[in-house]
Amino acid sequence: MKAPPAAATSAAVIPASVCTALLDARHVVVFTGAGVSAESGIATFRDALTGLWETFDPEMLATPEAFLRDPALVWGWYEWRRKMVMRARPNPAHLAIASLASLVPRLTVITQNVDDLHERAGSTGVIHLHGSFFRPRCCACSRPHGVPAGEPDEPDGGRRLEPPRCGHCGERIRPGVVWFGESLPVDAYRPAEHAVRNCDVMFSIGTSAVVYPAAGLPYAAAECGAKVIQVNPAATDLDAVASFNLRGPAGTVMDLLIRTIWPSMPASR
Ligand code: BJW
Ligand code: ZN
Repeated sequence: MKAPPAAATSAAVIPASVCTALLDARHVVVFTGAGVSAESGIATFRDALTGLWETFDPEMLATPEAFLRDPALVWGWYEWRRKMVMRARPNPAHLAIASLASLVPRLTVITQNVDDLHERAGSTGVIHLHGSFFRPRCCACSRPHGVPAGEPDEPDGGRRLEPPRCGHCGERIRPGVVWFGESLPVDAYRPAEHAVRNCDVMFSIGTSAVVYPAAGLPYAAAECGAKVIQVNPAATDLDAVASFNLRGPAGTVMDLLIRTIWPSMPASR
């Protein structure tokens, strides 16, 4: 018989069963979404009022058709967002996740985010399911292209900015992210799925879990017997399958979790 959904815990205290699950785990997967970077000042997509999709139309900016229609509009918008990330700093959630690597036998970090805040916090081998702001490539021959030098100086919301051209074939360079309707990179999705199907504990942190196939990963982990620990201030569809729902901002919850289980760890603030 299927266990009833776990009650949500307001994460002022980390439940003892969460601590036990982590201390017993041999392989922990951390799966993150835009909410993990929210406390660094990076906008999420779907939060009411502050989410990017409240102001910007994904059909006009985050599809291959949008880039074909108006490459300068799309390139300028992504350069503005890259600037915001370059000005941001990793927050206590990124730092707590990075510190987990030395506390559990094996850790795999899988992110839907296209920022580099996990890496800047010290995480290594991060799997980027939806690509990266920092890996632009040719839209025709797919050869990688360096990011324009220096910090972009784009106004809020971006502006039309002609993308650079490929040094090999002369076609336009596109942002190195995964847009709606595009497949996820196999060299990211395959190892992610493998890790998820072979872990004992999977965190799902700061994601609305609505964009597939990434959103299916915590369900796959639960199906394979892993304990899923969700960290989010809001409810999501994943509440029903998560073993633990820790309600609160990722920075507060993850920092508290590390200090509760491993009290000798220095605070990450
Ligand atoms: C906090 C917090 C704090 C706030 N602490 N938490 C109909 C049904 C099912 C599927 C589809 C469908 N129609 C189309 C599809 C497929 C589509 C899809 O899933 N769409 C759904 C939206 C319906 N998927 C795709 O197209 C994918 N590809 C694909 O399926 O390929 C196969 C295929 C090929 C050909 C044809 C058709 C299919 C590709 C998806 C690519 C997603 N790309 C984006 C943009 C990336 C580049 C960019 O940054 O611009 O990826 S969209 C955007 O959503 C971004 C994110 O990675 C992704 C997920 O968002 P995320 O991270 O969950 O953010 P939010 O904002 O949704 O949630 C934030 C959460 O944080 C909230 O829960 C808050 O509460 C929480 N939070 N503060 C902790 N302090
Ligand atoms: Zn090219």
